[in-house]
Order: sequence, then structure tokens, then C-alpha cells
Amino acid sequence: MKNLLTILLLWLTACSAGPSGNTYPVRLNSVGFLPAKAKMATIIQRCTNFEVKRLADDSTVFRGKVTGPFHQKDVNQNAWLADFSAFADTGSFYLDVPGVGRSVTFRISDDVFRLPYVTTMRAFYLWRCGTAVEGDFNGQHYAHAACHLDDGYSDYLDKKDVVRDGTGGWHDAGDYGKYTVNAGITLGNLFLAWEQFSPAFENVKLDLPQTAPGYPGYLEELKWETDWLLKMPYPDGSGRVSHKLTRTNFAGFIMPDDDKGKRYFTEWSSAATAGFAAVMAMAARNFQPYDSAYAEKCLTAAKNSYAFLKEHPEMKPFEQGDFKTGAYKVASDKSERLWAAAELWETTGAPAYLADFESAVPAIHPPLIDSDWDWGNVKNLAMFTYVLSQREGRNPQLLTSIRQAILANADSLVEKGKQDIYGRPLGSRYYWGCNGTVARQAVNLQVANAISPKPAYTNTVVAIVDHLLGRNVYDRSYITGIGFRPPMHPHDRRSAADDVVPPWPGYLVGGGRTATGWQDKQSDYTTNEIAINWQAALVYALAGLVD
Ligand code: 9MR
Ligand code: ZN
Repeated sequence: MKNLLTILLLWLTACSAGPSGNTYPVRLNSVGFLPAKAKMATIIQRCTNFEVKRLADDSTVFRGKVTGPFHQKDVNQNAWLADFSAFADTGSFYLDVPGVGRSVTFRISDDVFRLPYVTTMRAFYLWRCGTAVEGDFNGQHYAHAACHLDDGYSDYLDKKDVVRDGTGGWHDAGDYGKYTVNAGITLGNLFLAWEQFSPAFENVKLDLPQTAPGYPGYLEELKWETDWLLKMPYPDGSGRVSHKLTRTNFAGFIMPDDDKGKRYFTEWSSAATAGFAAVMAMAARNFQPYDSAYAEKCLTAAKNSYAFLKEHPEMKPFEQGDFKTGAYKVASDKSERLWAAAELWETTGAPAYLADFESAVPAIHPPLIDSDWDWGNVKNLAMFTYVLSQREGRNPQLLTSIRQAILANADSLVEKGKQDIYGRPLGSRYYWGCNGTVARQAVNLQVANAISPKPAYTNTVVAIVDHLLGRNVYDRSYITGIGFRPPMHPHDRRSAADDVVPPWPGYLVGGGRTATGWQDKQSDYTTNEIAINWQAALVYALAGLVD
């Protein structure tokens, strides 16, 4: 009988551990913590107190009492929380919880997020299309030859079999398509990170090939995508911008350089056109110090597309027709138009753009600021640019109400983060790409912090990064190659098709569509795909924590 019980117990343990190793009841950011910021762990077994121990000699360096139990419905767990924020020494440590066990080891150091930042930013370089890429990580070599050099065909622009240059840019995700709407929010987040945090991270080396001499490495990578985006407007000079450049259907699990299917410029959409105008305006002001001729080119393109939209106020959706690749179907183009007005005003200072922005706000669907936003709604980006601007001339009442909305929203995210046993500030909302939204909430918090600094704002950004790096119901990192038990089978064609066993490094996966629904399974594109929009949100979150 006793033997049977032992076998049953062993079997149960093996099942709960899963294929990629053990889970632990003590869950935390397995990469580490910043000395001056919050440090939280979630323990899912009854306990009363905890100790922080130094790895080198197992000496106790901090003692604390846990709080709890807190019950969380969506994951159906009771949890106790350990707060060791007051401990600020540097080094390598682990948590020891009497009666429960210890955590994985973690570091406390000012530079703890440097490597994650570099790796997640280099992931954009590894996504480059139209060129060979290569990189080494953890003793593995990742590479592919130049891909998609025939981009793209003009058949859907009424020019059968005509190829026009649409090479370059980044692949969108686990697939190799290139989509204008998603490039928009991605570059929008990345330019904003540069505008807000670059003094802290501009000297962090990314080791990228020199493709834009004289540019800081970070902007060099953004220029790679900008160069491609400049090829997406119709060649007739009208300013209309193709919605995407893809095959009609997804390729199989092959390397990008083996993907020889014809790829087409598609018809334009007003959301793609407006997102293009917004991003080109951002590119113009950020590239200006390094390359004024190129900046001028970006600005001309932005103005041209904006002028077209002004003359065509009606929404022009994108219809898939023959296409089965990503739709990026935007329900309304109002937020993209608002964003274009805000960015063009910020870059040029021209009152007409400001007037467009301010008169469009009342027609924008309330609230002024959203907690939960992604490629289909970039209203927040417009509001943030308006509020962060140093320019004169804004309507003082509108400015005050948007500022207040930003702060109230950030306060609510702080509260939601505290109410979740794993520090996730999105509440019980789970859908395709929701890990990206969690990361993107760092933007709401950091903009609030820029307006009215509060430790709780940046500590909630820390909680977001903690969550993505292991303080979650799976007790796993969601980022390939980084942290404890990272994803091993992301939905990524390169990772599946090459000969290297670990997946391409530094990529965030989309996350579960229910509280416990994430599967580290290659075929599950709805929970385990990588994508530029959520990658950019992660880079933003990390960039704000790099010292
Ligand atoms: O991120 C997109 C998600 O919000 C949508 O629900 C989903 C279905 O339309 O598409 C996601 O974007 C995918 C795109 O359509 C094609 N490339 C991969 C993207 C990430 O899964
Ligand atoms: Zn390619």
C-alpha cells in the first residue's frame, strides 16, 4: 500500500512538473531585481515567513513575514506574498520559505535588465528581412541567408507580374509577412522608448551590423524598419499606403530564405495610411540629428499621406479578398488619424495639426485613456504625445483633462497589479497577444511617471517585467532564452525549421487566452507566437529599467 502511494505521488509530481522541468511554489522574476525598486514573490503554499539568503554562503540577509492568503479566482489558487523591497544589497540570492522550500536564484543589481534589454532588442535585428542575419546566444549560432528578395508583386495594384522594391523591414511574427498597421504601433512604442529613456540606454551596445553609419545602434535598428515602411505607399505619389506585403497564404515551417512564394503589395487602407503618417513624423524628428536629408524624406512622406487622408475623411477598410494572412482589421481608423495629427504637430509645430487633434478628441470613443490597448487602437499614443510635448499652444482645459485621465488610469493599474497574486495589472483579461498588452501597460505607467513621478508607477512596471520573467501561474519565463524555464517551442518558423534546438533568443510569446491556457506548443499560434508589436512593448518596459 505504501509503495503504491509512493508510486502515485511520484507520478503526480512528474505530471505537474511538465516536460521542461520542475515548477516551484515560490515564484518570482528569475532574472532579478533592481536594488532600489520593488521585490515581490508569490508563494502558493501556506507559509508565515521567509528569508532572503545569499547564494555564496547560505547566510540569511533579510527576514520578513508574508501576507495572505489571497484567493484568485481565475487561476483558482491561494497565494501568500513576500515583499523584500526593503532589501537593497547586490549579489546573488534565493528565497527560503520555512515549510515550503526555496526559490530559484536571482540577482540584485543595477544592471540586471541590461542583458534582457539587449537580447530583446537584438531580436528585432534577427527578424530582419531582405538580408542575411546571424547571431550567437548561449553557445548557439542562429542564422539565415538573405530572404524575400523579390518583394513584392504589384498584381493587386493592377500591375500584373510587376515587381517593385519592397525589400527590407522586419518579419511580423512567427510568419514572414510584413504588415503596415502592426509596423505602426511597433515603431510608435520603440520611438517613444527612445524619446523617454535614451540617455540611460543609448550607450548599451547592441552589436548590430553597421547599416546606418553615424546613427546610435538603437535608431539604426528602427531605421531598418523605417526604410521598408517608406516603400509601402503607392508609387503614384497619392500618399495611400498598402495595408500589407505578404503571400496570399502562410508559408509552411521553412526558413525565410526557403520561402519562395510570391508576395504582393495589397490595396491600401486608411488605418495603414494614418499609422504610416504618424510613424514617419516620429522618424523625422528622431532621425533629424543624425541624418537631416533622410528626416526630411520621412517628413515629406508623413505630410503627403496626412494630406490624402484629410481629403478622404471616410474610413477605407482593408478587405482580405484572396488573402488568408493576417488581417489587422481595424474597426475604426479614428485613433490612427488622431495619432497622425498628434505626431505631425509634435514634429512640425504647425497649428493646423494641433487643431485637427484637439477637434477630433471629443469624437473619440471614451475613456480618454485605455488600460487595454493594442494595434487596433492607438489612441493612447496620440494622447501621450500631446501631453508629453514641450510645445506651446495647447487648449489648457483639454490638456488638464488628458493629464488627469493618464494619472487616474495609472493609479488604477497600480491597484490592479496589487490585486493580482502574480502582479499582472490587466485584471482577468486573456486573449491573443495579451502578454503584449501587459508589457504595453508599462507605457501608461511611464508616461504618468513622466507627468507626476511616483515610485508606485515604476514599481508596477517592475511588477510587469517580474510577471513576464517568471512570477506567474506557470512558474516560467515567457521570453525565449531568458530566465527560468523559458518557452522552448514558440510558434516561429525559424525556430522550427533550423537545426538549432533552443529557439531563436529574446522573443516574448503571446500568452494564454484564458488564465491557465498558455501552451508551449509550436502549433499554438494563438498563445505561443512571437510578434513585433508585443516585442516592442517588452523592449519599452525593459528600456525604462535600464540604468
Ligand atoms: O496580434 C493579432 C491578434 O490581435 C489577432 O487577434 C490575430 C487574429 O487576427 O492576429 C494577430 O496578429 C497575427 C497576424 O494576424 C499575422 N502575423 C502574426 C500575428 C501574431 O499572431
Ligand atoms: Zn524575409
